[in-house]
Amino acid sequence: MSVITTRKEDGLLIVSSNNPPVNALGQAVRAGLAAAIKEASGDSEVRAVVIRCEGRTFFAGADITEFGKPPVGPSLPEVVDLIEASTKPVVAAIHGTALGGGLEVALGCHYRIAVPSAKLGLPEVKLGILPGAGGTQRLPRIVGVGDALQMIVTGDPIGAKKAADIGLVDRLADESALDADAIVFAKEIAGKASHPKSSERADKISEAAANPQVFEDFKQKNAKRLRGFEAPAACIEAVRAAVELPYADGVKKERTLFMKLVMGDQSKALRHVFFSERAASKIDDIPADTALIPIKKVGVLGAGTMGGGISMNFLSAGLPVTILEREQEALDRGVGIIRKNYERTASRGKMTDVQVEKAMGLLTPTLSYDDLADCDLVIEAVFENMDVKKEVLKTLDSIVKDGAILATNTSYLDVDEIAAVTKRPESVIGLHFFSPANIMRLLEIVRGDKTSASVLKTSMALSKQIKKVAVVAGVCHGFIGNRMLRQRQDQAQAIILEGAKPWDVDRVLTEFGLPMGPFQMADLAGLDLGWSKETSSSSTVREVLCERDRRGQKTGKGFYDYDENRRGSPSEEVEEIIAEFAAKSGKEQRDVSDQEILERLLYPMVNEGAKILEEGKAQRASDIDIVWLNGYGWPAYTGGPMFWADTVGLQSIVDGLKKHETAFGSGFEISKLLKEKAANGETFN
Ligand code: TC6
Repeated sequence: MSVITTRKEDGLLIVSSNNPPVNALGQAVRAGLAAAIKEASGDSEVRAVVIRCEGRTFFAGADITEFGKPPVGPSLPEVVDLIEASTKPVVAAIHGTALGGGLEVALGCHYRIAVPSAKLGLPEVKLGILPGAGGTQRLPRIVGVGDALQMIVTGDPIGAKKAADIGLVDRLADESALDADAIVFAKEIAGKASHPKSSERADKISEAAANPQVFEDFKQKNAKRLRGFEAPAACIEAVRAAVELPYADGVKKERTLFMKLVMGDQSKALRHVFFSERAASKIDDIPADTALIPIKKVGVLGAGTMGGGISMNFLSAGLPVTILEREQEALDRGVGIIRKNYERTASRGKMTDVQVEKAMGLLTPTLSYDDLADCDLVIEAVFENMDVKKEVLKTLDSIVKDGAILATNTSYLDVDEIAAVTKRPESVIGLHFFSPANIMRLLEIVRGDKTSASVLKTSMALSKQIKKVAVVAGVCHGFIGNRMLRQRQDQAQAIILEGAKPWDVDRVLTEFGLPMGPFQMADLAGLDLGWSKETSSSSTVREVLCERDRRGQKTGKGFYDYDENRRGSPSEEVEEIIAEFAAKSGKEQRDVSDQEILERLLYPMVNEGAKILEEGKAQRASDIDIVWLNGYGWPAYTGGPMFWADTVGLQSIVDGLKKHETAFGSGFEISKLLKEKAANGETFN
């Protein structure tokens, strides 16, 4: 059956798309839409057209798999123009998500009706491109420059109600009667003498035309988002063209910017990210008929920062949580923090008071292990120490019902060793949440040697339910993320003794696109984590800084000096401390170039990633990228460390590693897989 079908009803042409799973606007859909509009124009009985979609959503965008391939017409801009130029008025009937090219189709329509649950957005920027089918020119003409910039530059969709408020949606339909309401609406408008064409409107953009400062202000406000990332800046330029140029010239400008972006490396990297995120949820060696374990009740051990954050994920998803602590005071404090977090979200308008109470109502605080007995999943988030974890797992094993999943939130420890203390190692798994656990998207799912297929599959399904991006890792020290991080941290410490300044190291990494460098991060977390005056041995720069009461942001100084607004500036004292320390350890200080900083800190991470792959601790290179993108703020427009290494060239990485081999220390080895791939001219992705 054709992906686009038409039927006539009471003087209307109803055009339906049926292109599962998301009605992406592939070539057949575009050709079908163009033919349908021509059919309507040529049929005197047709007074108006309704475009609607079957399945779970209105068009969710251009077909991303077609990007980078030779284009086959009609192009999306042609189709959208054809819709707008239609002699019969066209109504878009929207449910699910009208995204990217899908929203552009709707913008070409003369009217838009949507169900309240629908979401509308132009997420192209997240793929390193811009709306290239007139979206940057039409949207500001419909909703004004402020809202258009917000939607196009952030890529975040808005709900249908907000869309109705700003004029993007003309009418809200009954949630369960979109088709009927769209027909009523189409009949109403069919009789009108003229129909709005967004490309011809000027009322909403005249204000910005008189005040181009709005673009500069927006840039300033979004400086962080723009750093190093090409697409958002191009989006702003395109919207500016909508205001400053006649429509036809604006469209040309949009096309030029679009073509440049779509051919560029950043967009290639972001397409890799899109498909990698979806690939990560697939576990290669699990039989398709593996049964899921129903999870109706979750237990969390520990009401500290981690346990509280973990609990919130489940509460927000509507799952009851029993949270256990040893002392009443700690339990009360933990529950209080969860409530405060929810109330803060509510005060920002992102949750209603009713939703706060609903989530809190699902939480049962307890001091008794016995209350965990009937949980389907228990996650321990106690102190990171092997003996403590073993003790806890042993207790859980004796109390929690058979068949339940016992999970450890360890960030480094051997999950097999922890599982071995139980009589059911097949039910034990690592669920490594990242702090703050209610916010960070990443979940490393650590598969033990004995973890059963259904425990693994259930954990993966659950991660989707709590809106995490999950990646499966094998058991090894620090799993995927922290194991690679260690390489970078070691080099950061080493390179400052050789003469690189901490602020130069941080600058190189933030210019690369990371949100923070290692020394800014250390100051933020506190340098005295795990340090005590009594046992301090002055054997690392960090220890010396703590001894001098430079313990990070909280004491006003750490690697940096901080002002009252917690803005850091380079510290002469720190420079002296490092120089003295280097002299004591017999290290000669020298000038270190930015390029060397980059190679010394990032190449060993790629090398470790290759070892992780080689040892089968990650399923695929792209999973490693997903870990770094979602757990550590690695810049998405470089595609993640492994994709980035591909763009640098694996032979260059190997050469760089060889060049710095002595600095990496005696135990350092280049991964066999990396060397092989480099020698064969292959890539990771
Ligand atoms: C654009 O429009 C540019 C226009 C300018 C033109 C000149 N294409 O995410 P899910 C696949 S750019 C191809 O798991 P959900 C996806 O790979 C585009 N395939 O589902 C997956 O395949 P798998 C702007 C696509 O319910 C399957 O569909 N649009 C596309 O969690 C299911 O996807 C976007 O950026 C696509 N456009 O979420 C929107 N979209 O099963 C991108 C999805 O083989 N899409 N697939 O792994 C989304 O954000 C989400 O898919 C969703 C549904 C919210 C629509």
